[in-house]
Amino acid sequence: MNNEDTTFPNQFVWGVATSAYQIEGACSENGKGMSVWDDFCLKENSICNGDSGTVACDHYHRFVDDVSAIRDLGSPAYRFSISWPRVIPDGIGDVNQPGLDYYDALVDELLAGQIEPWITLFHWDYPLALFQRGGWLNPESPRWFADYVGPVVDRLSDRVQNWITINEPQCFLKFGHADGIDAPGLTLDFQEQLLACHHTLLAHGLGVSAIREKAKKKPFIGWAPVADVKIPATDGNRDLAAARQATMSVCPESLWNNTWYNDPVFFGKYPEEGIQAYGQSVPKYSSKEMEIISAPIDFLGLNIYTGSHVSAVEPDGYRELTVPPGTPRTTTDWPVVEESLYWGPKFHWERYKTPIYITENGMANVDWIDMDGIVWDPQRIDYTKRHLLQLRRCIEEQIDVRGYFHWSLLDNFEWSKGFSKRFGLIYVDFQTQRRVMKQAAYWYKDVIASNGRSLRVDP
Ligand code: BGP
Repeated sequence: MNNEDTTFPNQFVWGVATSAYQIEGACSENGKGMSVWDDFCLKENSICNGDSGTVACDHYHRFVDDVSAIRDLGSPAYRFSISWPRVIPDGIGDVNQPGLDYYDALVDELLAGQIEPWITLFHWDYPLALFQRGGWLNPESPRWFADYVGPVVDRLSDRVQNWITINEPQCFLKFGHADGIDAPGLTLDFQEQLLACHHTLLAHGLGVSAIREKAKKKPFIGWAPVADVKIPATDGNRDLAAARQATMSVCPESLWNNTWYNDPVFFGKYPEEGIQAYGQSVPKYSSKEMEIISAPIDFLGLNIYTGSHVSAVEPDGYRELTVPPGTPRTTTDWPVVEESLYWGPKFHWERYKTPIYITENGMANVDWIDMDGIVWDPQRIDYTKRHLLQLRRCIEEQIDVRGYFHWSLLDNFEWSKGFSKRFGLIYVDFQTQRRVMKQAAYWYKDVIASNGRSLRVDP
């Protein structure tokens, strides 16, 4: 790797990311309806330590201060999500004006601070009322989503250009609809999982059309799946081919892959390997539906936290390697595999030829306020540095990577892990809501200000 020049292109977008349920709190204020997460948190033993997002970071009331922290960070972009039931309490029907007013004020505050808003329209907090009507299994569900997107875009698109339809469909479908460990806690059979997935893809497609229809400013539209990244075990061509094949593969009875989601969106068809692997479980669909799903989009957001190594197996297979003992791991137990930020974008760029933004990358660390008042988080600095240097390799190879959003701005409600995992650049004391910039925040500020030059590793 060339560590001499670590600067990123001038137009490269640096940002930080959050999602509504994880930070907002105010879960029943000003007319907000319940989401499946509000409901799931009430169930005994669903969330670590019995935590919930009822208050979370109280960002709903503190957004002005939090925006000013983003400004202090020097971050030119902020990715946040809109809570569907805050805007439409029952999921469909009447719009809750105070809900929209809130996002309107947030957008104004960001723009006043010269921070570009990047809005995610769905980051898992599905309206409970719609879940009670069948949720993602209901054939009406794609339309419900588009009908929610319309008023949001209508209200905000005179100022907002960047839209992300859906965050990590793989996660909310697998963890929430197959494994039952995330809201809404379902353990559907595989056929139903694929149906919920198909409706999610249709919702994305109808959402894209709704954005284009309502947008006042020319929209820039993408979506943000997880990228499950496989890395070649050696420099050899056979391992490289094996890693590419593994990254784009589909295994039977598992929703965890890349192509079942991205191929329909970018090619208008499910991958042949998936159709074979899933067999009878694949839902019936029409060519019209595939046309809806593949409504053209402008970018591919990738959420990448880790990866795994594979090597080739004769004659044309691959094998995933076990993680060597002692490999560094984050406190969510993910191995630190920084090459994922090179191989993930590379393989996705080769296949989809669509501009890529890293919409999430970051780590949970053991952070607390030291006796000296400072939050020392050297692992987060090292993790991010390693990953950004790998991303820089993509730039050298003309892979069209255009932005990086660090997950997350704030320590927040980490889904079923509650507040036990800290992902923020800013430490949050959940008793007092006091915020403290961690050392990684100051470090990231320098990276942004120098457009990556400060990443340079001196020999
Ligand atoms: C992503 C979610 C984020 C955040 C993050 C944490 O899957 O989009 O909302 O929770 O995960 O990372 P990890 O997957 O390492 O727990």
